Amino acid sequence: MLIQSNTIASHNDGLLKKHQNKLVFTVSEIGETEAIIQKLIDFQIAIPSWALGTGGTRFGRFPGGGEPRSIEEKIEDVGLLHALNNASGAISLHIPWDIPTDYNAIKNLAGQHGLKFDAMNSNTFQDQANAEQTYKFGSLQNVNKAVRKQAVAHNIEVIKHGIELGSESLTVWLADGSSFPGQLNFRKAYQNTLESLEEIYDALPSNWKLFLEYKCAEPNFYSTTVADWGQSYSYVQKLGDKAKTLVDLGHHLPNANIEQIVSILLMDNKLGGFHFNDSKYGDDDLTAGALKPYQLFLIFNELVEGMDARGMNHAKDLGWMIDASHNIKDPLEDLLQSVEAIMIAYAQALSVDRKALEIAQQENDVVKAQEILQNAFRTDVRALVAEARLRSGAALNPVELYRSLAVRNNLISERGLKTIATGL
Ligand code: RM4
Ligand code: MN
Ligand code: MN
Repeated sequence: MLIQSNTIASHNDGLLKKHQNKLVFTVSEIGETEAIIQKLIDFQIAIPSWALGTGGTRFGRFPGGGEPRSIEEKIEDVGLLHALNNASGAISLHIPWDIPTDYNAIKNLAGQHGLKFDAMNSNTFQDQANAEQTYKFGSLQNVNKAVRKQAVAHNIEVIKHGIELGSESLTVWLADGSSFPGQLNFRKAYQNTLESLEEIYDALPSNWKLFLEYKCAEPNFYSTTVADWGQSYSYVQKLGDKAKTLVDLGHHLPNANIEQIVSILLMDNKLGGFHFNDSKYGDDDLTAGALKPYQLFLIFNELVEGMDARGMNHAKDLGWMIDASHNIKDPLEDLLQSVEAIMIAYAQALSVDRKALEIAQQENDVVKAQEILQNAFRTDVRALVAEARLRSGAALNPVELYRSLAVRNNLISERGLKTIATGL
């Protein structure tokens, strides 16, 4: 299904008056908004190919129908999102869930939808059919050299696919760890992992980055070999300039101060990118901003401050991606909600009065500092985000338009009710 620009234009016409009234009010509240709107127009958040189908839990899966059956259909789904919000201009592939066969055809298709290929993801947490070695006891950390070799070769294969598609980064997330005390020699597991990562790093083209994602637990429940930002930092520091830490919001121990982690990584030029989602208990992979919008804002506040301090390009210099799983919502609607929440947090962070905050910090004026941040958080910036969409030909209200066009029903009639997307 394709959404035509005149369909979007007539949707926008119907909402224009109301939108303009809101915008006038927001501009009067914030003051200078043109620079913010331009940054919002430029900002793109990559969509993970594995979030386009129903995730399910280990207890059950309830497919909603019309799930993409191939990499081409996944690209089409992201194309739909991008047409609606003009903020989802990239797709992140996971190998071997999305093995490209005809690179040129896939690149052309992505180009038609205005999409780029974001980070490539390797998978050494599942055994593939016909694989000689098993990852039951880990991949890059494995005590068995043959397993490590297979896992390294897989990552290099993923880089090769990515080169063909024009991607410029590899995300490595390892399920490696141990489930019981005594199972693993932590030091040897670390050293094996480092050695394996070095081999992967050596295969990176000069313009590529390697993102090393950490996760405190799951699927192993006693130790994880890249468990937290300190451990990821320790590896990426040794690997070299092209290696950076990737922060997935759902991968921390409860109450971790993620905004502080982000600030320090950024300061040391070791922050690579993000996986946005929200959670209450663990790696819940819920819609970004669904539970803790203030935390999301505080993270963006540090990002904006830290990126500006380094003179970085907000849109290009870090990898922005959603990593979510949809069990009871339509994945496409949920992704639209996530992108919206991320954009709102970013817009709020852009509207923080930084000079005043700096003075308040310098004067130890704690009350004032809190007032400044909370004032930005409590200002309704949705009209700015909508204005950015309007100016770039996207929909004023993407979820509403998605529903009024009955996109899911269209996808079901095109693809069938019982289609299953590859992924988790
Ligand atoms: C992991 C992690 C990775 C993702 C897999 C599917 O928990 O977040 O980023 O590739 O899930
Ligand atoms: Mn992730
Ligand atoms: Mn995760």
